[in-house]
Amino acid sequence: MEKPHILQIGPYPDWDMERLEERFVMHRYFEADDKASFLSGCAEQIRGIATRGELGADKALIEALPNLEIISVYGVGYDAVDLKAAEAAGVRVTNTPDVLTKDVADLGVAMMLAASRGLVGAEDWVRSGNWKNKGLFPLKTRVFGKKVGILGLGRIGYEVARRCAAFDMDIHYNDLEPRDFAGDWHFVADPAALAKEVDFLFVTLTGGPATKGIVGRDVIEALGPDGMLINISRASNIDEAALLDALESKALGFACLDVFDGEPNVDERFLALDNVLLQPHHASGTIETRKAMGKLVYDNLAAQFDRKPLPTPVL
Ligand code: 8YV
Repeated sequence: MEKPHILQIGPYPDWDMERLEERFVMHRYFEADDKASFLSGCAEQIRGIATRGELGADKALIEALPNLEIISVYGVGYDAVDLKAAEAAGVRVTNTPDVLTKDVADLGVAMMLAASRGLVGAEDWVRSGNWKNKGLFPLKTRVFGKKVGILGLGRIGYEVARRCAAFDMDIHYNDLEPRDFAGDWHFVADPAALAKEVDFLFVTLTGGPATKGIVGRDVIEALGPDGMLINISRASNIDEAALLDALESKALGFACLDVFDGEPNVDERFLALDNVLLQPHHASGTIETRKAMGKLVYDNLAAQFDRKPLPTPVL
């Protein structure tokens, strides 16, 4: 049987490439300097796209591939895939839910703890000799007993909330409606009211047009000069210009960010701030989780060409 041809939008670890190359002909779009001529050379053959959460597949790409059957996303978020264009072209879309949930929650909570206790500055305090020469490290802020807000109580939000509850924090959340499984966690009907209520606000929403800019100036200012914002979802959920203004003026106390508009190009204004903790979009970046994500990307592609049910379909 002839191997199906797959357009690969971004790099994967070697262990994924070995498995993919055994079963498919992989076209490394991300390595091409001249993307247009690369595409016109293989467009007719391509039957699948293998992409990443943050890279997706846009309308122009989907429409340029007349024999496309499936887009397999390495990530739970598929907001960068043009679902309308995929649906119109009869193209299936899959993602990698569940396998990354706990790692993403872990990174969010790790950032909250690290930032509250000043771990990055404290490490430098030891290495620079400040401990010996200047004395004690400045006192930091506790998390236990504080109020935490979860904006989006989906799978990842739930795991963040569970972890925060284990740190003896008081859990508040906002979602479309109160959730049965939330027990004694407090539902707050509006994102700005949630921000006003809490000390720490986690953004754990899915990305996409419905939630774009939901954390606007009003929410950021409601969180206030002593508040901390933690984003492990999509940059598009936050009005980044408003966030930068608030961090610079100290209208917002602190932000822990794993995602950025235009990443990996991070707005230089962030780099000048001392009230941010910046991470390179690696909340799902453990070996164990990335192996599970890679296997799901492969399993979905293989199921499509074996004409079997897709393990994790979105569309
Ligand atoms: C990225 C993510 O996909 O799951 C998601 O939606 O954003 C991440 O897991 C990861 O950087 C791999 O591209």
